Amino acid sequence: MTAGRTNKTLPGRTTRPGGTTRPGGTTLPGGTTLPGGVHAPLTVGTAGHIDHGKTALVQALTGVDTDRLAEEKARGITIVLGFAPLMLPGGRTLSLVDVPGHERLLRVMVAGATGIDLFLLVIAADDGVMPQTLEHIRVLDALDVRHGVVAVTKSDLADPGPALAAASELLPAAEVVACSARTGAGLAELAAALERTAARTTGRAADPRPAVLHVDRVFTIRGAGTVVTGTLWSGVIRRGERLSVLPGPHTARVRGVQVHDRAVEQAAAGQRVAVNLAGLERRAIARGDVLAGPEAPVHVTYRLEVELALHEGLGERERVQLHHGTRATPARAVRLGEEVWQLRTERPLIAADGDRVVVRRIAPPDTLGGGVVVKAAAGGRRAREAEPAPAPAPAKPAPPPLDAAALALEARLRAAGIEPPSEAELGEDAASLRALHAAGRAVRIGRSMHAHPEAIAEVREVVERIARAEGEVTLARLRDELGTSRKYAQALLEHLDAARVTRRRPDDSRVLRGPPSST
Ligand SMILES: Nc1nc2c(ncn2[C@@H]2O[C@H](COP(=O)(O)OP(=O)(O)OP(=O)(O)O)[C@@H](O)[C@H]2O)c(=O)[nH]1
Ligand SMILES: [Mg+2]
Repeated sequence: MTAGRTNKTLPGRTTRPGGTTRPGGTTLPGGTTLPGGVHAPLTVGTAGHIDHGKTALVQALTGVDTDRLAEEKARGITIVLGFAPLMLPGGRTLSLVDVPGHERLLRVMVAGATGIDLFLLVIAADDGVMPQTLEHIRVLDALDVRHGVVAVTKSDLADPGPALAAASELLPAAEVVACSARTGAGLAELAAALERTAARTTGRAADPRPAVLHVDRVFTIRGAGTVVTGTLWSGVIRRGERLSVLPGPHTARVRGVQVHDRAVEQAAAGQRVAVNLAGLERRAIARGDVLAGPEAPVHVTYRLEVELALHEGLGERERVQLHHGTRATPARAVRLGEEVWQLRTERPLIAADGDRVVVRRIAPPDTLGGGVVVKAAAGGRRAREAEPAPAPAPAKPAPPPLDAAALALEARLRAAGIEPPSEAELGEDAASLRALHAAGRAVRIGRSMHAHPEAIAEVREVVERIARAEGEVTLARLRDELGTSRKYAQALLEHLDAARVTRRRPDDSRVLRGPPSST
């Protein structure tokens, strides 16, 4: 059960219905004809190692500088997803998503790559294939993104020959083009290669399923209200219709739909879409949530049955990081068969059968592979419908400079998750605790344990969910829910008491304390 070759076909891949490109307009299920084109809409996503020139190439191809944040400008790296329309010489327009290459922003990369139809893998001629080149290829493989083009850029700086050869070996099916964002050399060839590849790629527009959009951004526009964006995975979103907001329990009316800043009556699968939602507060929806049309076969679930192709084995009940849609959550992987696993997630996912997932090792972080969901609601007592939507996640702060030892300690705390080590257990690594606490990347639990803040946020979500559903949280209930020991469940609950998230009652059970406080 190994995927030795990175472009190995995963088991159980879903095939999309074909035949969406025909002269005179693309006809969608129900007889609707797509506006403005003879081609099915497609979204292309960049991929590749940090600093290899993805954003520069996007700008050279589209005229749009997608690194808009001051922090992105100051640091010279991409931090959040960027979007631009890509007009090809033959007249076809693709949606383009630019992703970050930083290894610590892989979660953002997966959120951007999810739902794309083809890739634009960027390799710098002067640097060649690097770790995130390979990791991004594994992500694309896991997401079943088969079509794409490799750009060996910065060919003004070095002979592109070796990188071209390496790329052809890694992705034999892809066209490989040498180019330079700086001089413009090769850009016309690159656009032509993208056009040829797009012509061979079947879009999702003919997928008969109802609308499903995994939200990657939420913002408010004065006078308009809440707007969310995402790549439409399936179906059509029309102005005026009512959609479910999952995990719910909200619904909202579509006040307006835009595709690349242009108002449209409806958007089709394969497009980058901005949806203005009437009657929905900004706080009621967050990145990672899903907009779904009536009867979309999506489940809010803590248990997924998945067929995985991994290039490294997993231990029994190993804790992994699971990426699906625009969400990520730690999960325990329990083997059910040769390639079939049950993934028990710590946070809910909103999934449908046939969706793709990416599985990462927690420490040291690496993409192990991925696969296809064979049962989105695999039962178990934690599977529930319509959980209340979590509060919007704050923007990811810039990682402050920490030395290698501190970063190693952080990785160790992150890997330990809800079972934080004590100072004694950390041994020599404990020397970096002070720096990590100062950077807000470690939290003291009880007298001597140290946890990663992400783990505490996860526990807090679990506690809040149980308390909302059941009125209270007991130590035994939390222990079972987290699949951990009494020692850790108790320490974590006491931490939440101290942080005034929970209040301890005389019988030792906990209730929520009203307005959210910071942990
Ligand atoms: N000489 C030369 N420099 C380039 C070229 N493309 C990009 N650069 C430079 O390489 C650096 C990195 O480029 P970016 O486009 O930000 O790289 P990136 O892949 O988007 O980086 P991340 O998004 O952080 O992963 C910048 O200083 C660019 O000006 C090129 O074709 N030739
Ligand atoms: Mg970039």
